[in-house]
Amino acid sequence: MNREEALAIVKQQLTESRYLHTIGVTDTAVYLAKKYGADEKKAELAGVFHDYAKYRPKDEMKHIIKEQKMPELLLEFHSEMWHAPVGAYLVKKEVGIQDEEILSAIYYHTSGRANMTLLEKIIYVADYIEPGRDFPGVDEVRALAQQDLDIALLQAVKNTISFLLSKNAKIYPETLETYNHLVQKK
Ligand code: DGI
Ligand code: FE
Ligand code: FE
Repeated sequence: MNREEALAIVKQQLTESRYLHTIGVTDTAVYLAKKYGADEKKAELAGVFHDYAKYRPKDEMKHIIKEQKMPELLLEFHSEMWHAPVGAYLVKKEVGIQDEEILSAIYYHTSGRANMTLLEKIIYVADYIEPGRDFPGVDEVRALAQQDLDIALLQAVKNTISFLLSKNAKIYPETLETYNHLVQKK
């Protein structure tokens, strides 16, 4: 599947602004793949489809999490956490993408996890720094992404956790594991 075919499929699932975000993530992911030696085609498809399930009804996502035996713990956390694993499932089922590296980059793009693959890191960071993003600290992560992908990822995770703390939001264990794993490596 080429870029244009993939974008035409995802466009139907998204709002206009989310579609523009998706193009930004895709271009950034391809750039980071070139820079850090990942598969550019996989980075492109993972970028295009990372938010595929973003606008699925909560009931449908909840049903898929239960039916597909995904961690039920997800249901105790904010529904923003659901579109990533549900997206990986739907991209396989509805779009026909079988590549496990692409699917896991979609699955973990919101929480991260310990021991992330290169493609998972690229999608997480690309999602955070794409040109349309404008939140405190994003320029610092953009600069770090030019130097060291792990340090950029750690800073993005730290910013996300700080943001969640400031809102008194619950933090999903895999989000904390992403932080713990990276901070130990440094
Ligand atoms: O889908 P996007 O908006 O492009 O970005 P995303 O998938 O990275 O994140 C969606 C939201 O999920 C974002 O507002 C932060 C939030 N989030 C990330 N980790 C956690 C979390 N929310 C909770 N409650 N707990 C987490 O661990
Ligand atoms: Fe997302
Ligand atoms: Fe996104």
